[in-house]
Amino acid sequence: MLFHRAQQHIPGGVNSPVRAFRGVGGNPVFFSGGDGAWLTDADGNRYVDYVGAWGPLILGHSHPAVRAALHIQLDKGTAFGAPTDLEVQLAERICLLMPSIESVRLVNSGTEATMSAIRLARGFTDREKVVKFEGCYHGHVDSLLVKAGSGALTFGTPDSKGIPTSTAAQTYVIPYNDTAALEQLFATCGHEIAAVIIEPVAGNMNCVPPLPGYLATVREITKRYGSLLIFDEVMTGFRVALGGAQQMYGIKPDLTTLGKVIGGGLPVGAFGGSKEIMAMLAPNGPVYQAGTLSGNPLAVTAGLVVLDEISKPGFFDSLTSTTTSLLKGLQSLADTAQIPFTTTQVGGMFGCYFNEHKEITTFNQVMGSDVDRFRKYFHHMLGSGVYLAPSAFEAGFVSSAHGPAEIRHTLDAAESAFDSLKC
Ligand code: KE4
Repeated sequence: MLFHRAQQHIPGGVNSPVRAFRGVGGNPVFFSGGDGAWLTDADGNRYVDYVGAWGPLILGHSHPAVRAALHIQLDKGTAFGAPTDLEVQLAERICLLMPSIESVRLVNSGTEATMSAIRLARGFTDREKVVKFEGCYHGHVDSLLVKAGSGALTFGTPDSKGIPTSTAAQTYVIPYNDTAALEQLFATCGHEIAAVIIEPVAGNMNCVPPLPGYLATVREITKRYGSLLIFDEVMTGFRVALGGAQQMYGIKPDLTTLGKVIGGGLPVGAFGGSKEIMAMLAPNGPVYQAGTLSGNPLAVTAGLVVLDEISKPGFFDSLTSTTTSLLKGLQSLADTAQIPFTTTQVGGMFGCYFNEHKEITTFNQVMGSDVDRFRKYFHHMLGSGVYLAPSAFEAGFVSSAHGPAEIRHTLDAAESAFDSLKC
């Protein structure tokens, strides 16, 4: 079978670990196609998709306008290793939609975006320390694959083999949604800190929104100490609102990293900020960064079409409303089955927890979720034709292709799943 063959020549049979179903057990589903809100697996089974390739497919699979534009671009070529008008258009559009970005560099993944943003922040500030938050994920960058040291004020330790302890020691890891921890850290060593990188909505420990005022405090503290604030909007950018989380929460970060939605499912990333900071980048400045396929015409073409579509009036109202109707339905069914269940939502992204807490705001609360119950729920939903993220600690995504029929299908599956989970 496919997974057995895959494991012969691909580590773990997958090209990204989270796809391996290690968090839920069983073998990963191999997909052959997608249309709208639906995925089709290699055996022809269909599923309503709430992963959306981990966020990029905000329009759903195989959107007609994206396909048409890619077909036209394909006939012109796939890559030139030289500037094109397409990437100028995308840069202009990103700067228009996210005014904190005056200048932006396109790359090929979210990891490249965050790695480059960290290097740029260090080059701009001439400082070395960075701060991240427990439960936040920013791609597999050496300096960000770091877990909290023994105490919040101690240096981080590697969260993966192969990362020098000296590298991890440059990173502090503190709790999310905890202003006291941030204040205390900066009081101790704020003037050494080049940047704080944060997911404005934490989408890699399931989905944890910021507490009211939290992001404003992070902004104030970083400004007070001359550290840069990096909003990692790889997931939230153009997902929670047209202007991203920075528009939703009214915060102006110094740098923003992007990905996912702006590639429409093709490989892309971006990082940007003020002209002053971005002027430090090669070829103008001393901070080097490069990429063979950066600004790739196919990825940029898809991204431009997606941004056109999501800019249409009412897009986010509709996406948010569909997401809300899904979550209200799930909550009602779980309550009827008397199963401890909590949801979180920000625009078109959401979290579902088998958890006693009615409000989830911290990493520790997330880690108290009933993972075993999630595993059973996941497989029951999969068997009923609903594809959720194969991990209790990932966010879910709705697309504009999800409509009443998909929500109905999902809730019917969930009713049966909750019934099977009753104590
Ligand atoms: P990529 O390098 O995977 O394109 O982006 C890294 C990244 C950076 N920042 C944030 C906030 C992200 O969510 C990600 C990647 N997200 C995960 C899903 N939780 C990608 C899925 C995967 O690793 O396969």
